[in-house]
Amino acid sequence: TKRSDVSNSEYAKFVSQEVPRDEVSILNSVFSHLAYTFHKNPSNTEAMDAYNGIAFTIRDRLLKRLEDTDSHFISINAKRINYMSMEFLIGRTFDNAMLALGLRKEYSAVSNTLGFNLEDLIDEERDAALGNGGLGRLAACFVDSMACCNYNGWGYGLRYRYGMFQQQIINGYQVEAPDCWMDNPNPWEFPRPEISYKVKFYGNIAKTPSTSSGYTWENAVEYDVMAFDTPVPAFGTKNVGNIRLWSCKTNDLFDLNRFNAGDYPGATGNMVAADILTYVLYPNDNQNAGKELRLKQEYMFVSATIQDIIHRFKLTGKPWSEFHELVAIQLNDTHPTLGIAELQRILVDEEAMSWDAAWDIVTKSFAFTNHTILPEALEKWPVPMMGKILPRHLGIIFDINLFFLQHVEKSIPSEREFLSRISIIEESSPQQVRMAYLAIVGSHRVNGVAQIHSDIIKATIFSEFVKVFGSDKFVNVTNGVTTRRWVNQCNPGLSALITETVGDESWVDDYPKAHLLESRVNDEDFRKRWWDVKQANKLRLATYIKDTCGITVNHDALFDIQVKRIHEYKRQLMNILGVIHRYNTLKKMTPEQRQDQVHRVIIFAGKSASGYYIAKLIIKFINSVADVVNNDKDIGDVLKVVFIPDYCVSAAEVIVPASDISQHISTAGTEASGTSNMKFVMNGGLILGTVDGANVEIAEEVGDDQIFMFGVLAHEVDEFRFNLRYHPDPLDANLQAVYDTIKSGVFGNPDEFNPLVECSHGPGDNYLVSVDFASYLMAQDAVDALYKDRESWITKSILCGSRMGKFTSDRSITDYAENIWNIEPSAVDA
Ligand code: GL9
Repeated sequence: TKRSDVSNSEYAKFVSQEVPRDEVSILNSVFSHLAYTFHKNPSNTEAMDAYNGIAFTIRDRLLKRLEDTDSHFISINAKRINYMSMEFLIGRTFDNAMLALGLRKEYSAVSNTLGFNLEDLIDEERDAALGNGGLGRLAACFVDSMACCNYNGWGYGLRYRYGMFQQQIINGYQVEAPDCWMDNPNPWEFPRPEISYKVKFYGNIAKTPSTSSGYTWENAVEYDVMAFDTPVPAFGTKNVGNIRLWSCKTNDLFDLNRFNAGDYPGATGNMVAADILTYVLYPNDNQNAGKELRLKQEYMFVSATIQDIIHRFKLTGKPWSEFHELVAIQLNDTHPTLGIAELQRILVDEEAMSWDAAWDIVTKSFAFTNHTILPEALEKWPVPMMGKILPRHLGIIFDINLFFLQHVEKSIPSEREFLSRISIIEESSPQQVRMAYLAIVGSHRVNGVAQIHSDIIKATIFSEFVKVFGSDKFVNVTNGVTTRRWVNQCNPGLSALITETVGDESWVDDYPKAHLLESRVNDEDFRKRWWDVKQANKLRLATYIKDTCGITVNHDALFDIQVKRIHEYKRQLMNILGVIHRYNTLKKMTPEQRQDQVHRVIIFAGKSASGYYIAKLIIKFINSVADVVNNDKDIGDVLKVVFIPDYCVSAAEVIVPASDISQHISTAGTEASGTSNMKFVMNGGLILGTVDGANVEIAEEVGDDQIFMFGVLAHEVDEFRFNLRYHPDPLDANLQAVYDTIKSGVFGNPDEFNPLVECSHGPGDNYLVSVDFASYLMAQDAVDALYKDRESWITKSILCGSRMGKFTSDRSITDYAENIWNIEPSAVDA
């Protein structure tokens, strides 16, 4: 017998054992990690050590499941989804993992034995903030759902050394600090040095008739890129997902010759250049920075991922013609679109395939999700820049474009104008590569993220492509959120009520079952407990606000929340102008009248891109208004305004369950979907929103009576913009009064805030703040009126909470699986 046979059979015995789940065994495994991974014993174990010791035992369990899941899918030759995303906004993993494994109670007991409260240990974990906002969080929810629904799906992304910056508020201004999240050991990642690929930049293209394509890429600079795996715990199944993140290997770039010559900084120059590639996440939301380093990041990500996908495909031994039956590649926005050119390049240059055969494989494998129509967000790369960094890819993109335009010319007799509008290459100076167009041409499906958004992209930015490819290529998949994190984990009180109603925990991965809550809407006892859960969550948030901002708020007040990236189109400005109106109105009242008003706490949070001047000014403005309102003795508890610093996933988990009302008030047509709107409503909050994004479908599900909607409609926006420019209506009297208050100087130097006045009315009012202001205030009055009628409020809140079954990301993933990926689920143990 060979040594490997013995060890294989011993190994088979070893892995087939269940990892024990009793408290004593868990405690022992924690001791083992404390002693041998961290060199600690119970007497010198601090909270951070206890967290690490415990987390590493969970990591062991996840890695075992990851191994089992991988072997299972390999053994049945399952098709795999490769979800390519430059962003994964994961947040914390610890609590989520304990819940998924069904071991939270046991771990709670174990941490008590070690002398710690589990909740405190949970707070030791730093967020993995490898994303900006909705788009990155969506990717994290999707990997969770792929795993929970037993799909063979992996996320692919980049392992940034610095994630989303930490936001401090100093003197009312946003100040950015680096997010050094890797300073602590990370129990949730698993380095895979053996999985590494070479990625090339620069160089030149040589004509080499000896190769099949006739081209070779020479004199390139080469880097080694290595994988880090992050297992994704799944609830209610033994399947575990994976996010594979890439990072550059730098050690072998040390230049010994320079070192020996005494040039010490020069010796590490190449190491630094490689390291910088994954140094930092670009903190832009809905905005394209157009920087060379970003292009390199995108290519490095794409190249390593495509090579890895091909490597795994080759292990199956299947012919290339079956590639698309085993591989689906989803592009999360245009950021990974170079993957299309990269796969084509490898197939024609390295695998000696004909152009057409290669292109057939590419287009059958790729699909593309669009997340925005904002022009400033649509990615374009200058042709000279791409030609310098990726000469071969640029050539391939020009060829793709040539064949595409030839096809268009043949199929629809068209004018030059049409061809230039639809060309992947924009004829500007310099020329630009339109990444969204490349993504459409290279994919078999294109989807928007909410019905209204999918309709809009077909009618506007991609309408010419509908003419070329037909309507069926363009589909809708409405976004969703994972109920594991966004109900079960973040709202234990509500989750207990649902479990009691449903009879068991099956709703956590079968969320439509929450509709059973509706049967209890008239049950007095249930209604009281529903209300009490909300009050307890508000108390928890009030404590958080006290700790982070030093402001005392009364948790009996109506909590009115707008938390999201700060952006003009999301109209935090309209919200704060409305707050000033409320303040003015209260100031005019007698003390008795004032006390009679609904008390409100208006809560903002969100980060601005570092270079976005107006967004940063909005943050300062909110804080200046808050200062005045919160310190006004006349106002007292009737109105408080809070800006919570450093909004992130773990903060959202405290904020979301605590809303009475949340605001989703983008100018109609601008917010592709929104996903926090779904989270708030699942947690029994009502929403105040415009007819935009997923608000529309939420209203359809919960009923128009349950939602406060206002504002102009998407198809009216252009006309209003035109009118503001050329035939402005007289300014709304309330808005004028708000401007007068600002100009009086009560909130500080009015000159400083004048740009905000200018961009909220007249020709500068691109997002129609002045147009929607009056209807916004009316909707706010309706909110107050309803809150006074507590019983009606509770009824609406229960109806909302029970009718959100559609918005679980399990449904989104099933839609993708059925309509785009053509893939079936399969459970490890089934
Ligand atoms: C976004 C849209 O703006 C959101 O409306 C949408 O819900 C998410 C997910 O589909 O995508 N598009 C986009 O660029 N961002 C979004 O949140 N911004 C980032 O997070 C980078």
